[in-house]
Amino acid sequence: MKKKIFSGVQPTGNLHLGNYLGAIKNFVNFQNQENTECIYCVVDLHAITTKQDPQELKSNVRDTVAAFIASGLNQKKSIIFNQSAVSAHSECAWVLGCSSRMGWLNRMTQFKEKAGKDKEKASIGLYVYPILMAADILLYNSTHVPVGEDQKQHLELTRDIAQKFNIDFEAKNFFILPEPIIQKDFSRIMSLKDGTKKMSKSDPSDLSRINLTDSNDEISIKIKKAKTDSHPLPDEKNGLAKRPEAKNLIGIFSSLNNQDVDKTLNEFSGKNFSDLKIKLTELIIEKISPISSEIKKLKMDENLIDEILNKGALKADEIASKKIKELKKIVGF
Ligand code: AQP
Repeated sequence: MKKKIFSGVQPTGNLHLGNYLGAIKNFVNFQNQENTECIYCVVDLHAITTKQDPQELKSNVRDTVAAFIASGLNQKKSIIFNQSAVSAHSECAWVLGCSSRMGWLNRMTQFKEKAGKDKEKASIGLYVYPILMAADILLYNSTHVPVGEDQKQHLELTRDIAQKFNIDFEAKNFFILPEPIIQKDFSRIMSLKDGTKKMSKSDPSDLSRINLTDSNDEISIKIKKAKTDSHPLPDEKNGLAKRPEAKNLIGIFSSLNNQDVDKTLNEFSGKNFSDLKIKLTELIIEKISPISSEIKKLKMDENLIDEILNKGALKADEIASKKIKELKKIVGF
Protein backbone atom coordinates (compact mmCIF):
# COMPACT_ATOMS: atom_id res chain seq x y z
CA MET A 1 0.00 0.00 0.00
CA LYS A 2 1.16 3.51 -0.76
CA LYS A 3 2.36 5.47 2.28
CA LYS A 4 0.65 8.84 2.57
CA ILE A 5 2.64 11.25 4.68
CA PHE A 6 1.22 14.48 6.09
CA SER A 7 2.94 16.93 8.39
CA GLY A 8 2.76 20.61 9.24
CA VAL A 9 4.95 23.40 10.53
CA GLN A 10 3.68 26.61 12.12
CA PRO A 11 4.80 29.89 10.54
CA THR A 12 5.48 31.45 13.91
CA GLY A 13 9.03 32.71 13.34
CA ASN A 14 12.46 31.61 12.28
CA LEU A 15 12.81 27.87 11.90
CA HIS A 16 15.57 26.44 14.06
CA LEU A 17 17.83 23.44 14.35
CA GLY A 18 15.15 21.60 16.39
CA ASN A 19 12.59 21.99 13.58
CA TYR A 20 15.23 20.87 11.08
CA LEU A 21 16.56 17.79 12.91
CA GLY A 22 13.22 16.83 14.48
CA ALA A 23 11.04 17.34 11.41
CA ILE A 24 12.22 18.83 8.10
CA LYS A 25 15.26 16.59 7.58
CA ASN A 26 12.88 13.63 7.82
CA PHE A 27 10.36 15.26 5.48
CA VAL A 28 13.10 15.22 2.84
CA ASN A 29 13.90 11.55 3.52
CA PHE A 30 10.23 10.56 3.09
CA GLN A 31 9.93 12.59 -0.09
CA ASN A 32 12.73 10.53 -1.58
CA GLN A 33 11.26 7.14 -0.62
CA GLU A 34 9.49 4.99 -3.19
CA ASN A 35 5.75 4.41 -3.00
CA THR A 36 5.30 7.43 -0.77
CA GLU A 37 3.16 10.52 -1.29
CA CYS A 38 4.06 13.56 0.81
CA ILE A 39 2.02 16.59 1.79
CA TYR A 40 3.71 19.32 3.81
CA CYS A 41 1.58 22.14 5.10
CA VAL A 42 2.46 25.53 6.52
CA VAL A 43 -0.17 25.63 9.23
CA ASP A 44 -1.11 29.31 9.36
CA LEU A 45 -4.55 28.61 10.88
CA HIS A 46 -2.75 26.99 13.79
CA ALA A 47 -0.40 29.96 14.08
CA ILE A 48 -3.22 32.40 14.93
CA THR A 49 -4.15 30.42 18.04
CA THR A 50 -1.66 32.82 19.62
CA LYS A 51 -1.46 36.51 18.63
CA GLN A 52 0.28 37.16 15.30
CA ASP A 53 1.08 40.37 13.49
CA PRO A 54 -0.70 40.05 10.08
CA GLN A 55 2.24 41.36 8.03
CA GLU A 56 4.71 39.18 9.92
CA LEU A 57 2.47 36.15 9.53
CA LYS A 58 2.44 36.60 5.77
CA SER A 59 6.20 36.86 5.62
CA ASN A 60 6.65 33.94 8.06
CA VAL A 61 4.58 31.73 5.74
CA ARG A 62 6.93 32.57 2.85
CA ASP A 63 10.01 32.12 5.04
CA THR A 64 8.82 28.67 6.12
CA VAL A 65 8.41 27.63 2.49
CA ALA A 66 11.87 29.04 1.72
CA ALA A 67 13.27 26.92 4.58
CA PHE A 68 11.46 23.82 3.24
CA ILE A 69 12.89 24.26 -0.25
CA ALA A 70 16.37 25.22 0.99
CA SER A 71 16.41 22.05 3.13
CA GLY A 72 15.69 19.87 0.11
CA LEU A 73 11.92 19.64 -0.30
CA ASN A 74 10.88 19.70 -3.93
CA GLN A 75 7.49 20.92 -5.11
CA LYS A 76 7.56 18.36 -7.94
CA LYS A 77 7.79 15.51 -5.43
CA SER A 78 5.79 16.87 -2.47
CA ILE A 79 2.66 18.97 -2.15
CA ILE A 80 3.65 22.18 -0.32
CA PHE A 81 0.91 24.64 0.60
CA ASN A 82 -0.51 26.82 3.34
CA GLN A 83 -3.47 25.62 5.37
CA SER A 84 -5.67 28.72 5.08
CA ALA A 85 -5.66 28.39 1.28
CA VAL A 86 -7.75 25.20 1.49
CA SER A 87 -11.09 25.89 3.17
CA ALA A 88 -11.80 22.18 3.71
CA HIS A 89 -9.51 22.26 6.78
CA SER A 90 -11.82 24.62 8.68
CA GLU A 91 -15.00 22.88 7.48
CA CYS A 92 -13.73 19.45 8.48
CA ALA A 93 -12.52 20.75 11.86
CA TRP A 94 -16.08 21.90 12.69
CA VAL A 95 -17.58 18.52 11.95
CA LEU A 96 -14.85 16.70 13.87
CA GLY A 97 -15.33 19.09 16.79
CA CYS A 98 -18.87 17.77 17.07
CA SER A 99 -17.55 14.20 17.36
CA SER A 100 -14.86 15.15 19.89
CA ARG A 101 -15.38 15.22 23.64
CA MET A 102 -14.38 17.94 26.12
CA GLY A 103 -12.84 15.30 28.38
CA TRP A 104 -10.46 14.29 25.58
CA LEU A 105 -9.29 17.86 24.98
CA ASN A 106 -8.95 18.53 28.71
CA ARG A 107 -6.20 15.93 28.83
CA MET A 108 -4.00 17.62 26.20
CA THR A 109 -0.72 18.63 27.79
CA GLN A 110 0.28 21.08 25.04
CA PHE A 111 -2.73 23.26 25.86
CA LYS A 112 -1.82 23.20 29.55
CA GLU A 113 1.78 24.15 28.76
CA LYS A 114 0.96 26.86 26.24
CA ALA A 115 -1.98 28.37 28.14
CA GLY A 116 0.09 28.52 31.32
CA LYS A 117 -1.47 29.47 34.63
CA ASP A 118 -4.15 31.76 33.23
CA LYS A 119 -6.00 29.33 31.01
CA GLU A 120 -9.23 31.35 31.17
CA LYS A 121 -7.47 33.93 29.01
CA ALA A 122 -6.20 31.46 26.39
CA SER A 123 -7.97 31.50 23.02
CA ILE A 124 -10.61 28.89 22.22
CA GLY A 125 -8.49 28.25 19.12
CA LEU A 126 -5.58 27.11 21.28
CA TYR A 127 -7.93 24.75 23.11
CA VAL A 128 -9.39 23.17 19.96
CA TYR A 129 -6.02 23.18 18.12
CA PRO A 130 -5.82 19.34 18.19
CA ILE A 131 -9.18 19.07 16.38
CA LEU A 132 -7.91 21.23 13.53
CA MET A 133 -4.77 19.10 13.47
CA ALA A 134 -6.95 15.99 13.20
CA ALA A 135 -8.79 17.58 10.26
CA ASP A 136 -5.49 18.39 8.52
CA ILE A 137 -4.37 14.79 8.74
CA LEU A 138 -7.66 12.98 8.08
CA LEU A 139 -8.68 15.04 5.05
CA TYR A 140 -5.81 13.59 3.01
CA ASN A 141 -6.28 9.93 4.04
CA SER A 142 -2.84 10.17 5.59
CA THR A 143 -1.39 6.88 6.74
CA HIS A 144 1.70 8.24 8.51
CA VAL A 145 2.47 11.48 10.31
CA PRO A 146 6.08 12.33 11.15
CA VAL A 147 6.08 14.49 14.26
CA GLY A 148 8.22 15.34 17.23
CA GLU A 149 7.65 13.50 20.53
CA ASP A 150 5.60 16.50 21.76
CA GLN A 151 2.85 15.82 19.19
CA LYS A 152 2.31 12.13 20.00
CA GLN A 153 -0.68 12.84 22.24
CA HIS A 154 -2.38 14.87 19.49
CA LEU A 155 -1.89 11.99 17.07
CA GLU A 156 -3.54 9.59 19.50
CA LEU A 157 -6.44 12.01 19.79
CA THR A 158 -6.68 12.16 15.98
CA ARG A 159 -7.12 8.40 15.94
CA ASP A 160 -9.81 8.58 18.65
CA ILE A 161 -11.72 11.27 16.77
CA ALA A 162 -11.50 9.35 13.48
CA GLN A 163 -12.70 6.16 15.11
CA LYS A 164 -15.63 7.86 16.86
CA PHE A 165 -16.77 9.53 13.62
CA ASN A 166 -16.54 6.25 11.70
CA ILE A 167 -18.62 4.46 14.37
CA ASP A 168 -21.17 7.25 14.97
CA PHE A 169 -21.96 7.58 11.28
CA GLU A 170 -21.57 3.89 10.44
CA ALA A 171 -18.95 4.92 7.91
CA LYS A 172 -16.46 2.09 8.28
CA ASN A 173 -12.91 3.11 7.30
CA PHE A 174 -14.05 6.55 6.03
CA PHE A 175 -11.34 8.18 8.08
CA ILE A 176 -8.08 6.27 8.04
CA LEU A 177 -6.40 5.90 11.43
CA PRO A 178 -2.92 7.40 10.96
CA GLU A 179 0.28 6.12 12.54
CA PRO A 180 2.74 8.54 14.11
CA ILE A 181 6.36 8.33 13.00
CA ILE A 182 8.53 9.49 15.84
CA GLN A 183 12.29 9.31 15.55
CA LYS A 184 13.90 6.99 18.08
CA ASP A 185 16.79 9.31 18.73
CA PHE A 186 16.97 13.09 18.64
CA SER A 187 13.19 13.51 18.60
CA ARG A 188 13.66 16.51 20.92
CA ILE A 189 16.44 19.04 20.47
CA MET A 190 16.74 21.12 23.62
CA SER A 191 17.46 24.77 24.34
CA LEU A 192 21.14 25.76 24.33
CA LYS A 193 20.53 27.69 27.55
CA ASP A 194 18.60 25.00 29.42
CA GLY A 195 18.90 21.34 28.48
CA THR A 196 15.55 20.52 30.11
CA LYS A 197 13.54 22.88 27.84
CA LYS A 198 12.70 22.25 24.18
CA MET A 199 14.47 24.43 21.60
CA SER A 200 11.63 26.67 20.48
CA LYS A 201 10.89 29.62 18.16
CA SER A 202 9.01 31.39 20.91
CA ASP A 203 11.80 31.26 23.51
CA PRO A 204 12.51 34.94 24.26
CA SER A 205 16.28 34.29 24.22
CA ASP A 206 17.75 34.01 20.72
CA LEU A 207 20.82 32.41 22.34
CA SER A 208 18.66 29.38 23.17
CA ARG A 209 18.45 28.25 19.55
CA ILE A 210 20.35 28.04 16.26
CA ASN A 211 18.12 29.57 13.60
CA LEU A 212 18.43 28.18 10.09
CA THR A 213 19.27 31.73 8.97
CA ASP A 214 22.02 32.39 11.53
CA SER A 215 25.37 33.59 10.19
CA ASN A 216 28.54 31.60 10.89
CA ASP A 217 29.53 34.15 13.55
CA GLU A 218 26.15 33.86 15.28
CA ILE A 219 26.42 30.06 15.28
CA SER A 220 29.89 30.26 16.73
CA ILE A 221 28.87 32.68 19.51
CA LYS A 222 25.76 30.67 20.41
CA ILE A 223 27.67 27.39 20.72
CA LYS A 224 30.44 29.12 22.71
CA LYS A 225 27.79 30.43 25.13
CA ALA A 226 25.79 27.20 25.28
CA LYS A 227 25.28 25.93 28.83
CA THR A 228 27.47 23.00 29.90
CA ASP A 229 28.48 21.34 33.17
CA SER A 230 31.85 20.97 34.83
CA HIS A 231 32.64 17.30 34.08
CA PRO A 232 34.55 15.81 31.15
CA LEU A 233 32.43 14.02 28.54
CA PRO A 234 31.54 10.40 29.42
CA ASP A 235 32.48 7.30 27.46
CA GLU A 236 29.01 5.74 27.33
CA LYS A 237 25.34 6.73 26.98
CA ASN A 238 24.48 6.08 30.64
CA GLY A 239 26.90 8.79 31.62
CA LEU A 240 24.63 11.35 29.91
CA ALA A 241 21.54 10.42 31.91
CA LYS A 242 21.63 13.27 34.43
CA ARG A 243 23.51 15.71 32.21
CA PRO A 244 20.86 17.31 29.95
CA GLU A 245 23.18 19.89 28.34
CA ALA A 246 25.88 17.33 27.53
CA LYS A 247 23.21 14.97 26.18
CA ASN A 248 21.80 17.70 23.97
CA LEU A 249 25.12 18.83 22.45
CA ILE A 250 26.21 15.23 21.85
CA GLY A 251 22.77 14.54 20.35
CA ILE A 252 22.95 17.51 17.98
CA PHE A 253 26.43 16.45 16.85
CA SER A 254 25.31 12.84 16.25
CA SER A 255 22.14 13.81 14.43
CA LEU A 256 23.87 16.29 12.11
CA ASN A 257 26.54 13.68 11.34
CA ASN A 258 23.94 10.91 10.88
CA GLN A 259 25.71 8.73 13.42
CA ASP A 260 25.05 6.91 16.68
CA VAL A 261 25.56 8.65 20.00
CA ASP A 262 28.03 5.85 20.88
CA LYS A 263 30.23 6.79 17.94
CA THR A 264 30.20 10.45 18.98
CA LEU A 265 31.06 9.51 22.57
CA ASN A 266 33.98 7.41 21.29
CA GLU A 267 35.35 10.54 19.67
CA PHE A 268 34.89 12.84 22.67
CA SER A 269 35.06 10.66 25.79
CA GLY A 270 37.24 12.16 28.52
CA LYS A 271 37.53 15.44 26.60
CA ASN A 272 36.30 18.84 27.75
CA PHE A 273 33.29 20.67 26.35
CA SER A 274 35.62 23.13 24.61
CA ASP A 275 36.80 20.34 22.26
CA LEU A 276 33.22 19.28 21.51
CA LYS A 277 32.16 22.90 20.99
CA ILE A 278 34.89 23.56 18.40
CA LYS A 279 33.92 20.48 16.34
CA LEU A 280 30.20 21.09 16.81
CA THR A 281 30.48 24.68 15.58
CA GLU A 282 32.35 23.49 12.46
CA LEU A 283 29.74 20.81 11.82
CA ILE A 284 26.73 23.11 12.28
CA ILE A 285 28.30 25.68 9.95
CA GLU A 286 29.05 22.97 7.37
CA LYS A 287 25.46 21.66 7.40
CA ILE A 288 23.47 24.83 8.03
CA SER A 289 25.26 27.52 6.04
CA PRO A 290 24.26 26.09 2.60
CA ILE A 291 20.64 26.01 3.81
CA SER A 292 20.94 29.49 5.22
CA SER A 293 22.32 31.04 2.03
CA GLU A 294 19.66 29.26 -0.06
CA ILE A 295 16.93 30.62 2.27
CA LYS A 296 18.30 34.14 1.82
CA LYS A 297 18.29 33.75 -1.98
CA LEU A 298 14.75 32.33 -2.03
CA LYS A 299 13.44 35.06 0.24
CA MET A 300 14.38 37.62 -2.42
CA ASP A 301 12.03 35.89 -4.87
CA GLU A 302 8.55 36.27 -3.38
CA ASN A 303 6.92 35.44 -6.71
CA LEU A 304 8.58 32.04 -6.83
CA ILE A 305 7.46 31.23 -3.26
CA ASP A 306 3.90 32.40 -3.99
CA GLU A 307 3.82 30.28 -7.12
CA ILE A 308 4.91 27.19 -5.14
CA LEU A 309 2.16 27.90 -2.58
CA ASN A 310 -0.52 28.49 -5.22
CA LYS A 311 0.29 25.34 -7.16
CA GLY A 312 0.46 23.33 -3.93
CA ALA A 313 -2.89 24.71 -2.75
CA LEU A 314 -4.57 23.67 -6.00
CA LYS A 315 -3.29 20.10 -5.66
CA ALA A 316 -4.21 19.93 -1.96
CA ASP A 317 -7.65 21.39 -2.60
CA GLU A 318 -8.38 18.77 -5.23
CA ILE A 319 -7.85 15.98 -2.66
CA ALA A 320 -9.43 17.76 0.32
CA SER A 321 -12.57 19.02 -1.41
CA LYS A 322 -13.33 15.51 -2.66
CA LYS A 323 -13.10 14.20 0.92
CA ILE A 324 -15.22 17.04 2.28
CA LYS A 325 -17.91 16.33 -0.32
CA GLU A 326 -18.10 12.71 0.86
CA LEU A 327 -18.08 13.88 4.48
CA LYS A 328 -21.04 16.20 3.91
CA LYS A 329 -23.01 13.38 2.35
CA ILE A 330 -22.31 11.10 5.31
CA VAL A 331 -23.30 13.78 7.83
CA GLY A 332 -26.53 14.55 5.96
CA PHE A 333 -25.81 18.03 4.65
N1 AQP B 1 13.08 21.31 19.72
C1 AQP B 1 12.58 20.47 18.84
N2 AQP B 1 13.16 19.26 18.66
C2 AQP B 1 12.65 18.38 17.75
N3 AQP B 1 11.57 18.64 16.98
C3 AQP B 1 10.98 19.84 17.12
N4 AQP B 1 9.90 20.40 16.53
C4 AQP B 1 9.70 21.64 17.03
N5 AQP B 1 10.63 21.92 17.96
C5 AQP B 1 11.43 20.81 18.05
C6 AQP B 1 9.11 19.74 15.50
O1 AQP B 1 9.06 20.62 14.38
C7 AQP B 1 7.79 20.46 13.73
C8 AQP B 1 7.18 21.81 13.52
O2 AQP B 1 6.91 22.40 14.76
P1 AQP B 1 5.96 23.66 14.82
O3 AQP B 1 6.69 24.83 14.34
O4 AQP B 1 4.71 23.39 14.12
O5 AQP B 1 5.55 23.84 16.32
P2 AQP B 1 6.26 23.64 17.66
O6 AQP B 1 6.49 22.21 17.93
O7 AQP B 1 5.42 24.37 18.65
O8 AQP B 1 7.66 24.37 17.44
P3 AQP B 1 8.28 25.53 18.26
O9 AQP B 1 9.58 25.89 17.68
O10 AQP B 1 8.28 25.20 19.72
O11 AQP B 1 7.29 26.72 17.96
P4 AQP B 1 6.54 27.68 18.93
O12 AQP B 1 7.61 28.29 19.77
O13 AQP B 1 5.89 28.66 18.00
O14 AQP B 1 5.57 26.87 19.72
C9 AQP B 1 6.94 19.54 14.62
O15 AQP B 1 6.94 18.23 14.06
C10 AQP B 1 7.64 19.56 15.94
O16 AQP B 1 7.45 18.36 16.67
